[in-house]
Amino acid sequence: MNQRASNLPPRAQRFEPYQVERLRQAFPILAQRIYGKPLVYLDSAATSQKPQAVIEAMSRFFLEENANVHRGVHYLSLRATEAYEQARIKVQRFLNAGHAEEIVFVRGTTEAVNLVAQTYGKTHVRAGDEVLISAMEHHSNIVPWQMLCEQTGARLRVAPIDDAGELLLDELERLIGPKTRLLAVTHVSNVLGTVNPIRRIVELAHARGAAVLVDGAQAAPHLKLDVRALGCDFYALSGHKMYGPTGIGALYGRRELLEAMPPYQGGGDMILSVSFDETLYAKPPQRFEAGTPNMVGAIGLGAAVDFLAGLDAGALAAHEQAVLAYAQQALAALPGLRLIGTAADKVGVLSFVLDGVHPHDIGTILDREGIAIRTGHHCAQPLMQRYGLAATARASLGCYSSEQDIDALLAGLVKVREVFR
Ligand code: C6P
Repeated sequence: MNQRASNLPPRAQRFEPYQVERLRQAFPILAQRIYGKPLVYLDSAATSQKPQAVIEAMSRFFLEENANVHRGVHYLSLRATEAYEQARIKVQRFLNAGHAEEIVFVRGTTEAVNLVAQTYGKTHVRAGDEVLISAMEHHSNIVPWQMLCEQTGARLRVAPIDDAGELLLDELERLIGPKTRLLAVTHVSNVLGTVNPIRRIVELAHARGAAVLVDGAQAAPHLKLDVRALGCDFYALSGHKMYGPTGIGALYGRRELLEAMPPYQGGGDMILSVSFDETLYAKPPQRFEAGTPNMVGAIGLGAAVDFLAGLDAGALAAHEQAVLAYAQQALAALPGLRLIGTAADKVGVLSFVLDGVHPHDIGTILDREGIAIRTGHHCAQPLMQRYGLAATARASLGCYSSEQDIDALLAGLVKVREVFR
């Protein structure tokens, strides 16, 4: 694969030092008014907004480069293939993976987890074995393992968390036994914002011979990632949560593991040769990318990675932490409001409940103020049950979120309180 491209965006796209107002101008959608009020977008954990650079890269692909990849000898097909493989290299660098071949393009985190469950899982997990997850997993990192356990006769085990929303590492360690084949854990919780100590978890799992899959859906937009430093075997992410498009994501898998894994789906582009008697499969990553891939999605994801590389990571983290601290303090001071998820190490995800008000009512009243938050179980029903709740309201931050957004949220919540007094 061609290693020439730099993952640094052009100088003009960089936002250093961190200037949130200037950065917001890169996101055209944020300039909108909703019901006559300025849009306050606090639902980035569900999906992030897209910068102009991502939108332009995708339309440029359709305007100038579109053709099927890996198939044609003509100019456009070669150009599309080059752009698609450059996007893979950008994701490789974003994750600090050792090889571009370790990056498989998938539809998103959900598909990445299902792929590992049905390939690595099917070949390594047997009746009586165990798969370990945590109590704070998204359904995408629960249901594929339940399906695998049903298919193989293995047992799903769950590491508990404390009331603040931190993993109980001693309990987790105790649960990793000789039968544990795989540990699947989220890097960042989509409900609590908790950042899990992945490196330590990997050490514990590897010491007992278990492989580790990390769900990075919520970590990718917030943390500087380094799969080699984390030491994990698989890492999954979704483009749409990290300022890229929907329908594209990436699975990182250690080369030796991917090479030994059977295909996930059969079809075009994943083979070396086909006859009615025998099919020989291509090497990774092509082995796991059957059919015409989401080419424009990959280009958009590559542009999103460029966009993130153009931000000063330290300044972004400091900005997000400052807005988070401001929000936590302000929300906690509202009478009757309880924050769910108060881990010491967390990103800008603020789940809360308000005495006597259903979260859906909070979301509906805030919506009329132009404020977008998510309400419900956030695809983490077992976690809701852990807290004895059916639903929460959740405000989540992106790189464009500011203290003004939090001020608007607080004013909106005061209105909610007035309605339900
Ligand atoms: N969470 C949320 O509002 P997909 O849908 O495949 O892009 O990502 C699934 C997923 C997996 N893991 C975590 C930790 C997630 O947060 C998500 C998606 C969104 O919280 C939509 S349910």
